[in-house]
Formats: sequence, structure tokens, C-alpha cells
Amino acid sequence: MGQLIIKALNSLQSKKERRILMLGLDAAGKTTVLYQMKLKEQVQSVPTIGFNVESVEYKNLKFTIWDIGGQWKLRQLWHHYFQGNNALIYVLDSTDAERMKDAKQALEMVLESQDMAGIPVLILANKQDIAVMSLSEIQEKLQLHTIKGIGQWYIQGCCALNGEGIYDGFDWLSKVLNQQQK
Ligand code: G3D
Ligand code: MG
Repeated sequence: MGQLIIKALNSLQSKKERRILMLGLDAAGKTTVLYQMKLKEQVQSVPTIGFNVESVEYKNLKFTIWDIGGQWKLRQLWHHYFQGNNALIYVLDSTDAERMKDAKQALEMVLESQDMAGIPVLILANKQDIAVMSLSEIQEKLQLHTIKGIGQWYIQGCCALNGEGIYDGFDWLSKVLNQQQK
């Protein structure tokens, strides 16, 4: 599975740097997604301006990852990470019905930023192995089309523990990023 994901990442042949921001509430599964990408060994956890930011580089791809749960009061600092990104990966916990509203609100706040508005968004509805909400229920709750600043988006169910679905998400992402190079 990891190899398939690497294949999707490798299809981004451009020399041009691509920046991908990965966000989600705490415990959504972001770090586990990184493990699946087999990039974990390169992860550096950099405590910056009061919150932990993980950064991963893979060839011309730069991933920046942080938890937005519990960081609401720091949101005036988010803009430091909003500039110059080519895509957003937004990880959701499909078992956390209670915080789906918070997850939507946080996504709205991110896309309200001028730097992030219109950015392609890959939504990973993670923990499908133990999900309490179906993908369509999640979509119903998120009402993505009503979010101001939403551009191209794709929602993919996945299980970061075994990698299922992650390749499909990255496949979409690499197509979108390749289109940007034209
Ligand atoms: P975060 O980086 O977004 O905060 P983590 O989230 O990657 O640390 O994951 C939080 C917890 O959810 C971890 O469990 C992790 O193993 C689990 N998890 C992540 N993805 C999945 C999944 O697809 N299915 C299931 N069943 N669990 C998942 P622990 O117990 O280590 O806290
Ligand atoms: Mg983490």
C-alpha cells in the first residue's frame, strides 16, 4: 500500500516545489497517514510559535502538518502556514460525530483566509474501519458546497491504519497538482 502511495507522489515529476498543508482536529489520524506514506522516518516535529508542527519533505513535495483542535486561540498565527500552499489535505475522524461540527467550522476558518481560499482540498474521512458515520452522512454534515472559499475538493474514505483509500486520495491530489503545473 505504501508503495502505491509513493507511486502517486512520484507521478509529480515537476522540479517545482509543491507545498501541501495537512490539517485536522487532534486524533483525526494525520500522523498515522504519514506513517502510511512511509515518510514518517523523515518527519521532524518542530515546536514553533506555541504548537507542534510536523514537516516532511519528499522530493519536491513539502508537507506541513498540525493539529487544529485545541489551537483555536492561536488562530491568528495560522496565516504563517497559509502562504504558498498548493493543496490542503483535511483529515476527519469518521467516528467522531460529536466534533464533526467543530471540524467543519475549523475548515471554514482555514478557507476564509485569503491565502487558502480556492485551494484544492482532499478530505480524508479516516477510520472507516470503525466509522460510525457513512461517507454520505459525513458529506451531509459538512455541506462542503456551502463553505465560502471552497474550490476543487474530493472526499475519500480511508483507513490510515492499513492504508486503504489513501492511495485513491493521493491519486486525485497528484492529478490536481499536475494540472497546476500547466
Ligand atoms: P493525529 O496525528 O491527527 O492527532 P494520530 O492522529 O495519527 O495520532 O491518530 C490518533 C489515534 O487514532 C491513534 O490511536 C491512531 O492509531 C488511531 N487511528 C488513526 N487512523 C486510524 C484508522 O484508520 N482506524 C483506526 N481504527 N484507528 C486509527 P492511539 O490509540 O495511538 O491514540
Ligand atoms: Mg499527530
